[in-house]
Parts: sequence; structure tokens; C-alpha cells
Amino acid sequence: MTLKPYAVVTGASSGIGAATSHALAKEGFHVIAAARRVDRLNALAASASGLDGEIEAFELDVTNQGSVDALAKALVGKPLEVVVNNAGGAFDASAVLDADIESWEKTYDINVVGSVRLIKALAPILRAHGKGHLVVLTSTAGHVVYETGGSYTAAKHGEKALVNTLRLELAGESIRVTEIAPGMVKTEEFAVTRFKGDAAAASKVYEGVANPLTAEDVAEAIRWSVMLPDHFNVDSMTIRPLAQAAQHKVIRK
Ligand code: 8X3
Repeated sequence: MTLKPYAVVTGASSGIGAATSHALAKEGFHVIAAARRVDRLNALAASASGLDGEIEAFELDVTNQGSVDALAKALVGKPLEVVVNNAGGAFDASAVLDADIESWEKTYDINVVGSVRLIKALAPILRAHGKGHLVVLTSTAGHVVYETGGSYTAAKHGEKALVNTLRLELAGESIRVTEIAPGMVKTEEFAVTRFKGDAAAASKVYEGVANPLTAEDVAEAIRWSVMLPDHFNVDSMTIRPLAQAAQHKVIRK
């Protein structure tokens, strides 16, 4: 029996990662949904029953080399075709001169170093399979900066640089490299984490905005770029709600 193509999605326990796992399982992938919170992953896996593909939970911490190595080991010999590097996040909303150094380190560690760690570990498996697709979730914060966004915008600019470097270095191989850069996406956790659990501050981000993007909207952009023919590479896709014409141009009613 031929195995279904495999896809790894990191940060899969909620939001964009969970929605992407679902979208790819619907397309027939065997999705390895990876994150730290296994209870959530198990619920996600159960929700995929009846789809063409399936979701398998895998406990992963992208800031831990041993954890990433264990994922790579589990995938040796598997037909891994897609890696969606989605684990990341913002952990403060402070001006640079008020910077909490540990928060900057954490932000860089998860968004940039964690991405390198994952991609470095899994690229040999894509190579062994003969073709593959690395999809990296950056952010419009990787394209422009804004006040009190320093730790996150710096990390996302770094992650974008990583993706662009990788595309140059993998040129000539059958591995596609795509950056998906969402703007305002309303998810359960992103803003709440950034504002350290302050739900009121988090909800202000989306106040009066008609239809911020959803996790499912972003998953659709990822799904579309993954399902394109192998010769068709989306280098970078910027997606925003209609109410957000630019980082600082948000229409609030
Ligand atoms: C999240 C988008 O505008 O909060 O990646 O930087 S923003």
C-alpha cells in the first residue's frame, strides 16, 4: 500500500496551525500536527475523522533541539512533502527603550532560531523523498515595523530573511519555498499572548474592524499554495482583511 503524502504543521494546537492541519488532511495528507499541548492536538486529530487524510498528534517544542530531532527521526523514510513552519508568536507590546531582554530573546528564539532548527532537521527528509515544499508563516510585521512591535517585527524581519536566503540556496532542487505573510488575523490566542493574558487589551486590536482574517482564511492561502503544481512556486503572499489597507491603515467602524 502506498503511504499518503505527509505534511508537518508546527504550532498546530490552535489558530492557523490547527486550521491548516485540517485543510491539508481534507486534501488527503497524513498531517503530523506538532505542538507542545498534546491534549489539544489529540482533540484536533479526532476532529479529522472522516476526512480523506488524517491528523496525527506529535509533541514538539521548536526551541528544544532534542524535541525537533525526535520529530525528524520519526519521519525518516516517510513520504514527507510539506512542512508548514507556523510555530511563533509575539510576547510583548513594548517600546524598544522599555525592552524586556528576555522577551526579545524568547521572540527571536521561537520565530527565527526555532524555524532554522525545524527546517534544518526536516529538509534532508524532503530531499530523500525527492521533492517537497517549505511553507513559512511570517507576518506583515516582517515587511514593515510599527511602534511597540520591536521584538516581533525584528524577529519576523529575520524570519523573512531566512526564507529568502533558503530559496536562493535550494534553487535547482525540487523543494519549493513559500512565505505566507498575514496581516490582521483574529485568532483565539495571538493577541492575548502578546498582551500577557489581558483579554481587554487583546480585543482592542480588532475593535470595530469588519471581518479580520480568520485562521481558516490563512489556512486556505497555505492550502492553495501547497496544492499548486510542483513547478509553481509562490515566493511570498501577503494577505489582509479588506478593512486593513496597510499596517497603519485600518478601517474601524
Ligand atoms: C500579526 C500581524 O499586525 O499584529 O502577525 O503584526 S500584526
